[in-house]
Amino acid sequence: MTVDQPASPDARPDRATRAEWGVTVAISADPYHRGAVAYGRERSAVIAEAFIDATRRRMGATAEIIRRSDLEWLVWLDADDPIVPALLSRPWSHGAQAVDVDGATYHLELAIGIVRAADFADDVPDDDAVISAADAALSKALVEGLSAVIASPGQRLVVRRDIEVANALMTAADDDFSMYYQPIVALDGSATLGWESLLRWSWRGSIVEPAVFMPVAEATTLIVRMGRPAIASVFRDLAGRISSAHGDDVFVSINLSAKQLWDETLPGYFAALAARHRVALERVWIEVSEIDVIEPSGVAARTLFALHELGCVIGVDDLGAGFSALRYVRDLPIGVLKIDRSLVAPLPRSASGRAVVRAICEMAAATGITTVAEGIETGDELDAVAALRFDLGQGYLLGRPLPPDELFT
Ligand code: G
Ligand code: MN
Repeated sequence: MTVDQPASPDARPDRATRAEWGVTVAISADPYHRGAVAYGRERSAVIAEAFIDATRRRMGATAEIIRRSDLEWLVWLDADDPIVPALLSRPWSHGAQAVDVDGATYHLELAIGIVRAADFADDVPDDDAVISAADAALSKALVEGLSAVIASPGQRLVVRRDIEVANALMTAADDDFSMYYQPIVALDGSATLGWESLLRWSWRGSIVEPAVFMPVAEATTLIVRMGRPAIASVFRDLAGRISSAHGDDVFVSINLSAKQLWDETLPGYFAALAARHRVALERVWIEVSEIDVIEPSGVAARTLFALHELGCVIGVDDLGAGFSALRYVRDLPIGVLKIDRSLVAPLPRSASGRAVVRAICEMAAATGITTVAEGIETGDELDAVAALRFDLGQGYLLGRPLPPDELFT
């Protein structure tokens, strides 16, 4: 077995010039360390090396393999290399490899990032940019649990932007974050019964919406650190200016992600805040997005049950944006369903859309669950959700998210 000299990550092959290369592949062997557990680290490295040797024998003579570490390689292939067609037409099929070492066959997992030079023709990238694009594709594969991703020109910038946001979030002060509130109104009389609290981040002089920073905050678990001061400020507002302006019956809702729910001390934190501010937890709704996966027997579900025991109302947010997780209704203590704008917007013009939402509303009514139509922007949408007998509505038409100073005076 031949062993390459480890090369520095940005090393480039002598023969592959920009004009010659067709496909570049960043390979990470045993990316989830399952082989290291099953076979031991050294054996895993030997198995990975054997795979690379076998691959080298199938590649064209001009192909270059650069070893980046024990378990990482960078491969430069000509566009007409014999392994390129299978690589590009079935990239996902390369994630699991059978590798023969010393008469035994081992399973080897791979994650790979693939750059097609043709996709970057407009960019005229240098070799460093190609390597970075391959790494960006590999990173996407790892983050999303895929075996292979083909790089697209924007990906590298997305990764860099995410890291930039993560760095800024990491060093953000508590008062760089603030809560906005959006009214949730009764559809029979238009009275505002409560407000959804929505986190905003002030970064470089402008207000950033959760859609920009939440994916990063969640992917990096920064959300867990950011979450507590945000929750505390909602309790302060509820006990203070919200109740002063609107009485003691109105509610607030708080969005929690599955990662926040992994923290089993969270219900204790809610109970302490409720006691300190003397607010009933029945006035606090918890919104959990349908897109977040919550296993009924897992930690996050236990935390939800505990919050429910304390009196909090548990709602499924964005219903219809993912896989319509009606399972949550059966397995979790759900009191509210918030129907996503993607189901609400088509209601005025789609009979089948209305039929689906009607079925959800009937199921909710039969099980005593409150329904909220989200993202109502037009009068037609409002009429449609009222006709379907939604209990509550929310959306720009009924009120935009605003800072508390502007809402509660
Ligand atoms: O996932 P969740 O439903 O918590 O997201 C709420 C987000 O939706 C907020 O950031 C809010 O600004 C936004 N939003 C609220 N009302 C509307 C609306 O009527 N239309 C659209 N497009 N977005 C809305
Ligand atoms: Mn929400």
